[in-house]
Amino acid sequence: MISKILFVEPPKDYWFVMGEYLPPPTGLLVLAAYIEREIPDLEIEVLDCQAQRKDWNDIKRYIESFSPGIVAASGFTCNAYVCARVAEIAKEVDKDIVTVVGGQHFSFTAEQSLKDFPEIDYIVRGEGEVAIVALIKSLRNRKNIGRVKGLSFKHNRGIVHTQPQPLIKNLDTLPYPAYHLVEKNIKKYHFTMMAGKNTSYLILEGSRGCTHRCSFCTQWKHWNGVWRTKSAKRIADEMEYLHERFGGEFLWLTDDNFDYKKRAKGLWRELRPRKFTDDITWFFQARTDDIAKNPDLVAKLRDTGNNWILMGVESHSHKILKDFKKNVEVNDAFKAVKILKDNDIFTQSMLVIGSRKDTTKSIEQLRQFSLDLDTELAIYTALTPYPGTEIYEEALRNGWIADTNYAHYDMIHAIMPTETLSRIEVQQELYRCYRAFYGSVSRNIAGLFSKNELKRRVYRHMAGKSVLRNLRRLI
Ligand code: B12
Ligand code: SF4
Repeated sequence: MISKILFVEPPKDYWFVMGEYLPPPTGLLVLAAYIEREIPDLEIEVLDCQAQRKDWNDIKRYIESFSPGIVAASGFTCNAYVCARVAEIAKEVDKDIVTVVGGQHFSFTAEQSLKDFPEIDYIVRGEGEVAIVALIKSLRNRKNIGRVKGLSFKHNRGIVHTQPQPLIKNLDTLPYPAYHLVEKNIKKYHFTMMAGKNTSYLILEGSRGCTHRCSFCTQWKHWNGVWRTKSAKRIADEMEYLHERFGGEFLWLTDDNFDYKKRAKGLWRELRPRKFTDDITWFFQARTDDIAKNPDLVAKLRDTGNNWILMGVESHSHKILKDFKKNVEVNDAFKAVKILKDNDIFTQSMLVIGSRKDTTKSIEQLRQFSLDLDTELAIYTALTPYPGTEIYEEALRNGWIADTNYAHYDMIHAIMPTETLSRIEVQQELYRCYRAFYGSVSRNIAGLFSKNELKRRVYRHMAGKSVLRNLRRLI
């Protein structure tokens, strides 16, 4: 009978445009916590190769000595190959080890991934908790695995996709992520640029999914277009737990779309009496229209330690925003930046180049727009056709995908040409965007000598990180 499961966070490249960081493997810890509760006699270990500086040989040795019945991994599209490599190593050690992967990329590419990677036994599609527990129980009881919902696997030379797994109704019923399983690494998790090298960085989920329908995004599709949030009390309790039990100081809320109206007041009410502000800062991602419509709520959350917000600004062009189905006005971005700056919240914008109609001129306009917008940090990305998105389907149909190496699907490699620009030209334009922003002497001086300590740190850190040199190498 299977008595042990090993979760592996494989060695992977970090996203150099955000400087140097080491994130905890939250997705795996969320799953591990659920399994721990539901199958208490199963021994669980998490091997975090990033934190423990383990290479591929070390993974092999670890699997040999721990001898798990199941090896599991998770990855974004750009990490798909390294996840498959984990499964491959597990099979090299013992072909009877059951290998399981999940997450957004594998959910959308289940059929193809099972064909491409024979070393993967099972793909868990969509929400992972209930499905992996059911899978483990079925494997243990040798019962009909075809009845487990949310699974894809090979069977009789074909591939079976079982019924989708229904979503958990109330996220408050989930246990806290199993950070105790990586306790020896806890002090190592950090995000230098955002919080400093010695500040403990932990991640928690506030909600899953999104009510919007952006054409370049996998997030809403992965969670069936449904948005579920934890209660304000639960989020605050979890923050307190991460702080008191594990010393978390910089907390990243995974929410992609915050929704101030529905949640900010409740969260403020919960967080304020706990007086975290001196000990904790926290971050999330928000839409520009959400910020623009809720200045009073933005101020309230600032009061509880929310000192950095990443905004999906995407474009200067109404037409492109419409094509992206982003459903925001260009002017929302200006309003949002003003509100955040008035509240001393660090402003980060995400911008996208390389959509089909983009030209040298339109990208130049985007560059100028981003400089006018004047967020403290701007991250430019190349439109990436992530499997599962509407953009991917369209690009595939029309033969626009010029690079099929998933390792490059990190938004920094240009994957597609536009109508007038080759893929390489899009890559060059991306470099020019960063050069315009980071290469500006006046911006750098203002940043390095800013009165705002956070801004000084970001600019100091980025100055030493050779982002421009790394980007140039991609051309
Ligand atoms: C925090 C975060 C980061 C952190 C680091 C996270 C980490 N630990 O590595 C940082 C900032 C470093 C980061 C970087 C990047 N990220 Co990021 N990130 C996120 C974010 C906000 C939260 C991830 C998370 O912890 N979620 C909570 C967990 C519980 O959810 P989950 O992983 O989906 O897991 C559930 C299921 O999917 C499933 N499951 C997942 N894995 C497995 C495995 C098994 C075995 C099983 C059974 C089930 C299962 O079960 C889980 C519980 O139900 C997500 C968006 C989001 N809200 O999820 C984006 C997201 C994952 N990132 C994304 C991207 C594109 C990137 C970057 C490429 C660029 C960028 N713009 O940020 C880089 C890549 C870095 C790299 N080289 O690895 C995309 C991925 C799209 C895709 N299809 O690949 C996402 C979805 C954002 C988006 N809206 O598009 N990211
Ligand atoms: S980009 Fe943001 S707002 Fe749009 S669907 Fe994705 S998570 Fe929602």
